[in-house]
Amino acid sequence: MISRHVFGQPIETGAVIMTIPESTQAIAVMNTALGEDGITLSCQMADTDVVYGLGEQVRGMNKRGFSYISYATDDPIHTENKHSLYAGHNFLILSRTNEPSFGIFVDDPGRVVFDVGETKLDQLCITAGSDCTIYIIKGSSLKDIARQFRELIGQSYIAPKWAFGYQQSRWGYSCEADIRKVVDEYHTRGIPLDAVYLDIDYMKDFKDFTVDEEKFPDFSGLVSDMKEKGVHLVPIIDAGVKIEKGYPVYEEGVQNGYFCKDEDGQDFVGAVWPGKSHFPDFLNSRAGEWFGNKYQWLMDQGIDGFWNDMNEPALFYSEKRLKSVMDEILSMKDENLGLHSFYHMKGRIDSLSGNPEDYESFCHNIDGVKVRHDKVHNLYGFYMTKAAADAFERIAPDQRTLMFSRSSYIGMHRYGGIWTGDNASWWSHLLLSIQQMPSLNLCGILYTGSDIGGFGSNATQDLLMRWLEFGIFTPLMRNHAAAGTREQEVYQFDNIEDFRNIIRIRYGLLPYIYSEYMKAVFNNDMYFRPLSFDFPDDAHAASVEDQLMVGESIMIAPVYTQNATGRYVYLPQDMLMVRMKSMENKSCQIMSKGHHYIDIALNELVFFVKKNHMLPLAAIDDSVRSTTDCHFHRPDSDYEWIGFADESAEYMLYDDDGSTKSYTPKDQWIKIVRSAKELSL
Ligand code: MIG
Repeated sequence: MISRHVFGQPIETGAVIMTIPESTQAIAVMNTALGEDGITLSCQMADTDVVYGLGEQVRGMNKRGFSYISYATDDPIHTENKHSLYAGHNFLILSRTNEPSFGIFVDDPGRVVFDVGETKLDQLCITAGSDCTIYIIKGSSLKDIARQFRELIGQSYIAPKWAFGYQQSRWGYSCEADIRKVVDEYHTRGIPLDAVYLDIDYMKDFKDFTVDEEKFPDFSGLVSDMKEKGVHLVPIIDAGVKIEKGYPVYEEGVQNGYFCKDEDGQDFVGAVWPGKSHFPDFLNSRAGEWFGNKYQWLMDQGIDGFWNDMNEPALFYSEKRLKSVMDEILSMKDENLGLHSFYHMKGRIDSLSGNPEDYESFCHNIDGVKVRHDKVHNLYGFYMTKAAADAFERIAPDQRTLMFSRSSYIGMHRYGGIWTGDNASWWSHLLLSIQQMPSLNLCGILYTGSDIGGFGSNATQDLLMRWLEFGIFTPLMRNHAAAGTREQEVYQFDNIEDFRNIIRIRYGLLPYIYSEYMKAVFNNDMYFRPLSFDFPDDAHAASVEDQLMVGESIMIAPVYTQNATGRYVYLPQDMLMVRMKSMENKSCQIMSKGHHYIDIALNELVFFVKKNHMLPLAAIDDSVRSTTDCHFHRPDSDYEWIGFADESAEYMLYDDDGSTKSYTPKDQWIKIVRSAKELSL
């Protein structure tokens, strides 16, 4: 049951697709107060209550003990003291044992604060603007509340099947030879690969919708060459448009008034990669359509996937603020800078990037209505991505196009996925990425993953290996690293054989991963779930922060600490433990409910299968270089079925062509039944 409560005059955000009549009643589950800061909603939490959700944020799956601010921020240091990452995911579920659980979605694209027991351990307190819509969702279980929320916000984006293969990226590949080398290195070692990314260096002077012709003399030739090898090239698109006379995107945007305007009605000037830039007003439908159509130029050259970056939007500085800071600092030139003056100067420089006042200094024209940016800040990345997705629908209506974004808001999951931004090669960030996955799924974002191996800092062989052993299960499985860090392609390390074996297991698991992804889309389910969603009556399950349910049959317990040779695992029921060193080297063992210490070697994947469940495993031989070589066309008899059961197990297998929108209707999904003795143990 969903109730909708309206405060003030909220802006239409596009988050929700269902029409729910406005409730005439007050919100019963929380106290509501209207103050100077806006609306405050609060309630008591019992010690055993758990708070799930909030999507892309730091800290654990249970969000209690900290406060989170929805205000999209380009901050590459994701430590546990940070209140905001790149998104506004204002949905949480308060899971309670003594009273009915409920979900709450705060539809307000400005700044929203969730104090989840930080100020007072037992108080949940949400502060939103005075114009917002609140949805309260009650249901029979956590899964049911999550599903109702997903029905409210609409069906999740579906990526092409190749985007479920292994992908390699690095900020620093800058010319044709770099790209060819990566693909060759993977292929000569027999490691499958489905995509290589083009980060900002492919562009001419960081200008969107340009390709540097010196570095890429025959771009479309390269794209088709690579595609013949089964590798898709995925270029980045940045939000900021370089100010440069004669550059068509700039000229057209200025002429048609498609850029965000400052208080004086001038095109707002902020700097990002290309230096001074303007920012397309994605919230204006004509501007969005115009910018979206620009992707066609790359699609015409064979590109079928993109990632949208810097769309919080990130701001290195605004022209006006830079000038005043520079003037002030120059005036200090001859001073003897001591404690206060030195830190004052440093603070002035630090205040340049992503300054909240800059976000208050420009406006959108939402189809005739002038709105200050900070009121709708969290919609910017959503509408950039929607602009692209709407254009794909016009340009290639029957094809799936890969699209994921850095910034997002509830509702963007209908148009693309996200990646979790600039993490680091830290073990703590491997754990963070495990914990972020179910929180993102709760918000509808299914096509997601983190930068495997970590973006910032230097990865080590063991970190990359352990991260891949988790990344095998994330729909987006992309190794990405920042410029200046240690090279992080798997072939840069020792024991490449082990990396190859682990990546090939991903391809063996693809029939399962793809089925589970698609079923989660069509059934409005979560692909990743905290254990308590499947085992609500198990009091211990709710406190497990480092294991996940993946699809209907699997539980994972990744190793995320350095030098560990195993870990403690909690089994909420008897399960089958599967150990794999490669597609050929596999063993299974039934384990009893309870706590276990499990040895897990560095080159070993361990996962668990629920009782009376099973999963398909495809044969992957040496000839498989990408998903193109995987022939998963409904050969249910070709799969090995792994599982264990008292009598028999059932599985719903989903498949389709993977590239068009001819999805398989539910009545044609294949139900597979295997008796206990037919299952691989
Ligand atoms: O300011 O394009 O999160 O993945 O490699 C950094 C360069 C801009 C941030 C993205 C990252 C990407 C990088 N970008």
